Amino acid sequence: MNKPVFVTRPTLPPLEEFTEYLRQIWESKVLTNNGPFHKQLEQALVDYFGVKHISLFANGTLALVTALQALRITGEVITTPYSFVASTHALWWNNIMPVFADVEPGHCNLDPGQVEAAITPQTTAILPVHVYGNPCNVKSIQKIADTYGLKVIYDACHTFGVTINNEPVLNFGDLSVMSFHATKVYNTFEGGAIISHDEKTKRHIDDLKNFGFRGETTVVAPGINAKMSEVQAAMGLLQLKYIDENIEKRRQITLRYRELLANVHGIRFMDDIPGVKHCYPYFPVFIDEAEYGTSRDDLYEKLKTHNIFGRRYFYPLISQFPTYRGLESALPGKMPVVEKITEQVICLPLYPELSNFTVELICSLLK
Ligand code: T4K
Repeated sequence: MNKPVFVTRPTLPPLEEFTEYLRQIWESKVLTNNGPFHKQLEQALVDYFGVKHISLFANGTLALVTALQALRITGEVITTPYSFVASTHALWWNNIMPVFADVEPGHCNLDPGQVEAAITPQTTAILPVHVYGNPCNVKSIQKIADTYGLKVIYDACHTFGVTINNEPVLNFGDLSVMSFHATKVYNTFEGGAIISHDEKTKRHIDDLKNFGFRGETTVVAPGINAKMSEVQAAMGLLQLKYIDENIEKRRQITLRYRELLANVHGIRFMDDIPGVKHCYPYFPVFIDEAEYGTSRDDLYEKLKTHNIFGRRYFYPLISQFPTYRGLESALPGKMPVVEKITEQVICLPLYPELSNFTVELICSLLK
């Protein structure tokens, strides 16, 4: 390829449409602190997702940190090592001990059986991630949470508009956290959100993201500044106009990849889950070196020589980073399924503007 092809490219609306929003911001001089676009975007996303409440954030990481604060989570939290590092960092920023558990081999989400086995008297919550936008086993996780009296906070940073049998995936668990980062299916440059199910929790979260202020003169909690700005919210409103079209383009590209890679020995990919409406954020493939004849890392390097920049999401595991590898639950051999997956995965380029030609070229290189 003449130009580099990255794992993703942000989708941007027509610039002229965005400048119209900017003009309004310039006129109103309201830049942040729950301004008109912020309010409009919260309502628009509540309607789009079919959820009760949403609180917008500056990014997904601050939303995760705040979600844990909002539910006053302490002690130990069971989570997945197969995620972006922010999901575990959010625990650490709250002085919570992360306890890693293995994933199920099919969709790489937390294995409920392994979650149950990791519970101790100190466990207060589970923090699963809907990896690649594929819903976790939400029913089994809720059953465990109910049995042991645990909270569930979903990292839903990879999901956008995902439903299970028409039920929004965001309605499961106590809270769900989203990211609207530039690399996500829907972006507000940087951005994030917490989905909550009742008015009181929503209000508490809104206090926490605004220094803990309730009204002008009262601080009810040691909050942080995690507010989304008006420019981000305006971008969000505009992006919403194009989101269905963009997800459809992602679906078409995913189908093409699946078709072209269907009979390649040693390459596995994920199929849609029956009853699930997907958002197609990534196209991960898993390389079985013995069958494929080349290692994942050799393939990754080879693609780079052709100007194709796949990414190894998620390698290394969070539990393998120097920061966390000393933890008891992180010790090598403890999570055999995910330790294998992390050595096999490579995410191929996937974004709405990716051409058919490039997809075909990538697949012919893989073949
Ligand atoms: N939980 C999960 C499960 C997450 O995946 C994430 C974020 C979070 C929590 C935290 O949410 P945020 O606080 O980020 O809202 C990227 C993103 O920075 C990160 O948001 C994302 N997960 C993670 C999976 O990927 P990098 O370091 O791989 O991104 P980077 O900068 O290398 O970008 C990848 C490619 O995207 C580039 O090669 C080119 C393209 N790109 C990227 C940016 C930023 C663009 O074309 N334009 C851009 O502006 O982490």
